[in-house]
Amino acid sequence: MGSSVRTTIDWQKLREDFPILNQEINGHPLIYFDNGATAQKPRQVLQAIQRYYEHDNANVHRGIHELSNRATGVYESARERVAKFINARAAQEIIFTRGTTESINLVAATWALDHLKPGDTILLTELEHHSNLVPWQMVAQRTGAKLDYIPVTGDEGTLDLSRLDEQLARGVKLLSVTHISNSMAVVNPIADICARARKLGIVTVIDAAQSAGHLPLDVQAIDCDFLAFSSHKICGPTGIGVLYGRREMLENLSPYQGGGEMISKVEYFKTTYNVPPHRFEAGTPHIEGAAGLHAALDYLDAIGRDAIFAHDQELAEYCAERLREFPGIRIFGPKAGRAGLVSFVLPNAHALDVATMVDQRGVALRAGHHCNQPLMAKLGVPATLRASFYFYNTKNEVDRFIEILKKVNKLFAN
Ligand code: C6P
Repeated sequence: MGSSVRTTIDWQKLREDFPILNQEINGHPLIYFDNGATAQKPRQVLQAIQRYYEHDNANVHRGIHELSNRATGVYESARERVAKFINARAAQEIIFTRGTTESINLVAATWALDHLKPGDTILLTELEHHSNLVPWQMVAQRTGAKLDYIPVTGDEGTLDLSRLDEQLARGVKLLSVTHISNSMAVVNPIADICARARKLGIVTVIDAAQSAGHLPLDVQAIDCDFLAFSSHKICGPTGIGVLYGRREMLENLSPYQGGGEMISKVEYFKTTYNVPPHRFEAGTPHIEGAAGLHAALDYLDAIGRDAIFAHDQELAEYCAERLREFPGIRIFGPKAGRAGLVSFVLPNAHALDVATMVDQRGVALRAGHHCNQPLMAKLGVPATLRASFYFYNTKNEVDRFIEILKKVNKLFAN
């Protein structure tokens, strides 16, 4: 993205849409650098949820009254908006779930349990978040399938893809890969990985929790079978997320949970199921969540995801560069092309202590294993500190954070 696009956006002004950012924490202006965990919500999203409750609240798909029709409209138009957001072929390819975790579990509980058998392999990467690891361990236990991992090269966090074709050819039936690592800031070449898997008829799942809302996503260009993300990480409300499924996959997929909405006809001893996506959405859905998510996607696209990604990357590169001023610091992530976050370890201070102390000065950081325990074990660290950025963060905040971190770090050096 050219810098001309970035400079036409008044990033500072966008902050005014986020009431939460304008506050002090422990007597200091809030610096919110925990966007990888969850993003803040602009007024436009809060208003969409309030508008829904003030004007349209009813249950969906059931009633013939006006409010129910409106609520159904709110819910289904959000589905269409999501399809457009990720360039799905049709709204029917969008399933609403509780979030990335449930989306991945849905594929595990349906496609994987139906299709995998002893001798098959599930291929993951060593970067995966527990949400894209534990469900597959559970599937492996139940089906007798094996797990294999694409290795990570080291502190840079990039994948070693040199033996990928060889690995794929060893009985792999399903490949599930994160798009952006939540602790290593690596952007994986998912279109290339999916193309190599597709040649062998392997089903592909993409964990887009850290990428949706941060860069443009095109499921047709990626050519994956499934893709998962959460609303709360991209300025939408919590409790709702998305599973994209290629239409041919969804048509042949068993139901996930049983209940209302997902049926076509129920008899005492037999049920026929609804068509996708409703087959996978049992019970009353998160309607106000869909209203809020719709508003969030409109908000992000009004800024432009190319511009958001360039802005996040610029902040992350700048932060990594400033962190190099700390002697002995260990910074994780690729040398170039880092996504919008930086994980690091200071030589004399435990990550959790540092996070607690910077919080006393208004800085929200994440410290811990980031739900990447196997990766942390491989890297030989119990925990890292992580600063993760979004478009409403500024360079000035990075500078203030570095000054605060220097003061805190000095306390540990003595
Ligand atoms: N990572 C983080 O601070 P849910 O909780 O379902 O919305 O998202 C799970 C998830 C899946 N994959 C990746 C790559 C993720 O980063 C996350 C959530 C948060 O990094 C919480 S651990």
